[in-house]
Amino acid sequence: MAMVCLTDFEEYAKEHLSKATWDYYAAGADECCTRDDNLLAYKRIRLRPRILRDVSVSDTRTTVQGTEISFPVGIAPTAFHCLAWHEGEMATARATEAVNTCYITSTYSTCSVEEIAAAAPNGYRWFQLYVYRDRKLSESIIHRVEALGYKALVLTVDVPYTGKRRNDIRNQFKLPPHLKVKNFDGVFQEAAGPAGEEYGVPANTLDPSISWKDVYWLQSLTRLPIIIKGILTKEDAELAVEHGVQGIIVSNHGGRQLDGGPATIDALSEIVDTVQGRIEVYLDGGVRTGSDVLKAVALGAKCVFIGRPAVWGLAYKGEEGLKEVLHILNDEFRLSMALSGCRNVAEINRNLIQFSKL
Ligand code: HOC
Repeated sequence: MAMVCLTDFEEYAKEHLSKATWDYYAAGADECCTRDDNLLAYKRIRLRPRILRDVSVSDTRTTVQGTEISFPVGIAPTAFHCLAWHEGEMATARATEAVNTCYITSTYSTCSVEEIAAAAPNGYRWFQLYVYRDRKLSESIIHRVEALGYKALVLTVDVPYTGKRRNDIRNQFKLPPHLKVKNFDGVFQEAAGPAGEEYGVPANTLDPSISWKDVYWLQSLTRLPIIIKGILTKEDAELAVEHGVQGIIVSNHGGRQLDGGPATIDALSEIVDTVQGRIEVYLDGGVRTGSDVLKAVALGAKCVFIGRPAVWGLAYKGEEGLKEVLHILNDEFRLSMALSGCRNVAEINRNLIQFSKL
């Protein structure tokens, strides 16, 4: 089957993954309004293409945190890649290394951070960090990823508790016994105590009491850049800058946490306007085409990250499948750039967006 666009991979994954695994990745919280709006919001935005600008040569490269990547699309942290492909996150790491983009490794990976680093020693990776009730657990993983050459910590702040995902409850979804959250093999059980399990992982390990002061705590532990993932308002964007972090990912966790929050592309502008270039702003949620990437970059995202489409690529053909997803998105992005008169990423700006239709 020839794969033409990202939804081809979605259909393949839906057909070939077990129902429980498919439902887990597809899940949104409650009525899935925010999950669905992440995609629909792009369809409401129109572009203002420029013409006759000699687009015979185009360059999609950009930088994030000072590092060059091949185009402004990286991989968002999603959990449990071994559910989609037997080599799990090692395949993800190899694909992203080959394509030269940024891979944010999930805390809840089914390969350890050491295995992932060994699989793609030259890959550019950030690590998604949750803060645990047992702070020693957070500290130890920070030291491990620093030693392994991960280049930033992505502090995920929108999961004080896991959102209510109806199908996961109906399916009693949990990680099968042959798979583990490899980073904390054995340690998690002790940390959690008798609180039971969520997704086959000890429940109540995440600390719902985290607050802005914990950013200072993190800064005292690491010299890595800290990027906060899960900001949706200008107020929190300003606080992030005031607390000295190096980046923001505008994210609603793929609509899996608070249902009723904004689509990320709709939240982006107020955050970009507030930050005014003091730190980099990224986005995840709902990106499915090259023109979605173009719209997000035009509205001020330095880079976007894809979550579910990466998992669909893995489900299709592991490393090769994810490479194909990224190549298709890169081709579409390049074409959208050319058709709107942009020769390089620096030429993409808000003039491309037709605001009256927003
Ligand atoms: C037991 C904690 O990113 C998801 C994950 C976060 C799950 C936390 C699970 O499924 O959205």
